[in-house]
Amino acid sequence: RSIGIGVIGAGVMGAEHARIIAREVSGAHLAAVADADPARAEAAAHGGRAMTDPEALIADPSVEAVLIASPDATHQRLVLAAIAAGKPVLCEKPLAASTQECLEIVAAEARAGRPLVQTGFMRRFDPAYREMKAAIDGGALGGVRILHCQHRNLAAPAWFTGAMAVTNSLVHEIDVCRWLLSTEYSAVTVIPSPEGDPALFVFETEAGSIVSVEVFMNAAYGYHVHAEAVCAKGTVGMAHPAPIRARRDGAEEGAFPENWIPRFRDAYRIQDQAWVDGIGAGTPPADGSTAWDGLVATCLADQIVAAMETRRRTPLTLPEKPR
Ligand code: ISE
Repeated sequence: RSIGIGVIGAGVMGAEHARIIAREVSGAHLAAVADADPARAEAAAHGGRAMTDPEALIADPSVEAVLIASPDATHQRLVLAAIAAGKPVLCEKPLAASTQECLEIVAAEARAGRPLVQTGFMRRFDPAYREMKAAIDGGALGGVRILHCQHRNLAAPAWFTGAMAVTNSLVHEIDVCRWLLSTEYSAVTVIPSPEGDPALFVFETEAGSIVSVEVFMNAAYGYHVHAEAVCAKGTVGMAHPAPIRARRDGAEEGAFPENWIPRFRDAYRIQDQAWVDGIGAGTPPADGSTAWDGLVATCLADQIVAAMETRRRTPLTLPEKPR
């Protein structure tokens, strides 16, 4: 059987998800794409239906599951509409704009009585992160003392504000590092460079590991995400992301992409396939980011933005997890 997927939003990520569903995922087909701009919806639809109204897409009988990649501010309303329609939904990060909005999603999903929501933290499906997790969980390296992360973008878009380095970029490390280390954060200290960008975020965790994250929005040389775990008996870290190296004139080169799409191409495809497989099987993928995980990322991002202003070590807290 083939599951009909509707994609909402045909910007950079929506068009990429639509392409993945249409061309690279088995067990599903692209039923419809909705975007406020009809030409953009049409261009991303790969022969599926192009629509302008996201609510009509959610209600459409040919759409059995919904992938949301519209602007961040619209996520919560659309996720709630998909839950109300009883349709599984994969929502790009962030899940919603505030902890309160995320709590409403978690409560609506609980009322529906089955897991319907997956948050699009795709790094959990990235082969490099997965191999690192397997190495750490394998135990031969001993406990993780420090997890060093670098999150570098070529250049911040014009509309990027200071807080977005946290709410739009650092959220990925917030999610993937607590997954990688199977722990929660207990405190954060933020140390911005004199220019503000890059900034260093140092987390303490309940497991005792330290997580350091450099977020550099204007790194100038390319898009580069890197992680290395320093453990009691050795280290495990990512290799250079380029698949090939060139050597000439006494030097070796490996290219960096312009943005995250080439770097995380496999992660997006594997995530979308796992989501589709989970719908078919009636159980969401074991490692997928849930509605609760989406809440944790948004809730901590808000606290970290506040900590950025005080520059003091700040304890991090989470609301009670509903059971
Ligand atoms: C962007 O929105 C993403 O989600 C990328 O994965 C991240 O690396 C980038 O910094 C964000 O702006």
